[in-house]
Formats: sequence, C-alpha cells, structure tokens
Amino acid sequence: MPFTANRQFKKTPRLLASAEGMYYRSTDGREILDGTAGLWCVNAGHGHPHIVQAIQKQAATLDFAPTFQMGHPLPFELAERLAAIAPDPLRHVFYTNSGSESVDTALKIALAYHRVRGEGQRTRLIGREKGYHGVGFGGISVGGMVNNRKFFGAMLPGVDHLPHTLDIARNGFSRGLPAHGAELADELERIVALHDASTIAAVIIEPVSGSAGVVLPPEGYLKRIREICTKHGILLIFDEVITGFGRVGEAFAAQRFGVVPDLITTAKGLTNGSVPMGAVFATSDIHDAFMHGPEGAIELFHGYTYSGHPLACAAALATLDVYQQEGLFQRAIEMGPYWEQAIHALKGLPNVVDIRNVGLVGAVELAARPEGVGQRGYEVFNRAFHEQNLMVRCTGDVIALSPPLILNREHIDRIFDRLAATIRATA
Ligand code: PXG
Repeated sequence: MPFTANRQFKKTPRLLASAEGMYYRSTDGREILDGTAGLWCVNAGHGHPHIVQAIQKQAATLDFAPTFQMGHPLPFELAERLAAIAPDPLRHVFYTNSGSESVDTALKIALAYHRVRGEGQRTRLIGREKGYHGVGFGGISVGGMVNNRKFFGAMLPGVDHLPHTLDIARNGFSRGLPAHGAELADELERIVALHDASTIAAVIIEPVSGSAGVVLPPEGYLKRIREICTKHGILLIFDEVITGFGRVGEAFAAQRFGVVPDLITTAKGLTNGSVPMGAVFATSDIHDAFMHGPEGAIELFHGYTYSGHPLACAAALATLDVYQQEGLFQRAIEMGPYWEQAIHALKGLPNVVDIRNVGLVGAVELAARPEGVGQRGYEVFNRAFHEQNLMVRCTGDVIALSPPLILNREHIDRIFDRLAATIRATA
C-alpha cells in the first residue's frame, strides 16, 4: 500500500465502500464526513452525476486511442478549455497521468527549453526544503521531505534547495498568509551567487506546500521569487497539484496570489479525482521555443501511453463544466472567512501548537508525543475515522484539512466539532 504502515493497517483496516457528495461510506456502513476531498482531489464532491455520465458515455464511445503520432479530438478540446482558465500567458498543455509525472514533465520541459535555445548548460534545478513534488526521481530530487529521499540513493545531480518558510515562533496562529518571511526568497540570490545563473534551469515550488503539513507563503514571498527568477533567466515552476482547481480560491494559486510562473503542474482536481490525469501548463514562449527545425521532426521527446486518455479527458471536461456551473473556483473565497473562524476556534485545545489556513485548506499542528514524532497525529487521524466518522489527513503531527469545495457552513461546523472532540480525546 502507498505510504502506509502495511502491518498496522491490515490489523485494523480503514476501508471505504462508496461515496456521494461530502460523504464516504465505510465498509462497516458508517457515513464518514470527508474533510480531505479524498487526497486533495475531489473538489466538486463525490459521484457528481455529470462527471459519472461523461465517463460512462466515453467508455462506450472511444475506450482508447494511440497517442504517439496519432490523436483524438478530446485532448485538443480540453486544452482550449484549460488554457481559457489558466493565467495568461500559460496557453499550452501537456498531459500526464499523475502529479508525479507532471513534475517530471515540467522539469524535463525546463531543461529542454534551455537546450533548444542554445543554453544547454542550464541544468541545475532548485527545489525547497519540505517540498513535495511526488515520487519520481525528479520529484524526490527537488523535493525536501527526508523520508521520501534518504532511502533512494543519490537521485538527480545538480539540485539545490531553498529554505522552507515555516516559522511558528514568528508566525504562529496567523490567519491566512503569514506576515513574516518574505526575505527567505532572497536565499535564491545566494544560491544563484554560488552556482551562477547560467547553470540554473528552473526553480520549482508549491505556492502552498501541502504534504509537509500546510506551509504557507509569507506575504510578498512568491512575488520576490518571481522577480529573482526573471532577473536571472531562470524558469519558475509552480507545483499546483493541490492548489490547482479552486483550492485556494480562483482556478490557480498563481491567480489568487497574483504571481505568474512559467510552468504549472497539475493533477488531482483536474478530473475531480475520478480518472487519473495530470496536466502541465506552459507559456507560449516556452511552447514556441520548441517549434523550430524541419516540420517532420518531433519537437519534444517525451510522453506517456495514456497522455490525454479519452476517459480522463471526458472526466476533465465534465469536471470543468461543474466547476464553472457551480462557481466552485470562487467558493474558497466565499467560504474562506467562515472556515478561518472555525479552525482558529480550536486554539487552546490540548497540544495545539499552531493553526494555519488559506482558502479551503487548514492545518492544526499538535505537539509531538514524547515517544515519537507523528504518533499523536496518527492517533487523531485514526480516532477521527473510527470514533467521529470524520476523515482528516495526518502528516507527522499536523492534521491537514482540504474538504470538497461544495461544503456549507453546517459541514464546517461538523468537521471542527468532531475534530475538537478527537483532539480532546487524544490529549
Ligand atoms: N506535487 C504535489 C504538490 C503534490 O501534493 C504530487 C506532486 C504527486 O502527485 P501524485 O498524483 O503522483 O501522487 C502531489 C501529491 C497528502 C497527500 O495528504 C498529498 C499528495 C498525495 C498524497 C497525499 O499530503 N500530493
């Protein structure tokens, strides 16, 4: 099982049988309130009939079409729809099957972009401490979570890391973006001075890091990173696998925070989690740099058997319909203040050492038990599921929340009542 304590799980499994709207049903028949949109992906709620029907219809119409030197209309139609909601000038799309593949694809596009422009010496990639960019060798190399890296050898060469921006001493219990820490972006200048800009291809960061326990960008930080990248001709990649498709309000965090990168990686919410799919967005400048040479030459030697799979495209097109018809990209902005109020009301409960929020994302950080980091977090997660019929995520001792964007105030009350009871019971 992925990222799971296999032996522990098999002794007391947590198994889900079905899902609808804001709720899962467990195999023992309980209704579980989904505080995490699955794994940050089911933004439009579970089992949306419009998405279900689109997938069913597509499966019966065109199950698969070859993708190399062949095609079918849906990926083109979807690319138009995606380009229309992406920040200008990210007008081009490359399809993958997961966030990890989107990250590897974006890193490869960045390297190849410099090479086709005659700057092939730009090979370094800069990630960030506490970053999560999936589990491919590219993603773990630029990522910054030690357990995802230390078992797997030397990884990609020529990678450096920015410092993370979590600073509870200065920013504890901030509502929304923390006030302190924009100056951490200047560490990029230090890295550039060490390696020289001419060796650096790209910087990749999550606008909001999720897996490392919801680490928010300090006010002004992302803008400063953008300025330094632009100054030195370094591409900026936003990994929006969790922030994409409305999670922080607006379609992308790039729009919510007013900072436009050169490449954006996505997955998860693209199909509402219903069919595996990822997409990398690139600027017209990056796309056009490849469109030279003889017309019969393949411009980018990269792609997957299932890039632009018919079922995934049908699911994504239907998902975009739902996001637009139900106004879900605005929902995190509308519900944000109530969400913020409700999560910060947990301050003062036993062992709560920090609370963080942005859009419809929340984190409650708990003090580690003396016996070990992550034990209290796991206990809260497990107890919430078994005793409170609530699904949350734990990463270390951080309880992370990212509900479907369709939730209303009653759902928010219910999530935090149940979480508060669980935190008290785990003291
Ligand atoms: N980038 C980011 C920013 C992610 O959050 C990936 C890449 C990789 O996506 P795939 O589809 O290859 O898993 C992710 C995945 C959690 C959690 O609860 C987060 C992810 C996956 C599973 C659990 O923190 N993010």
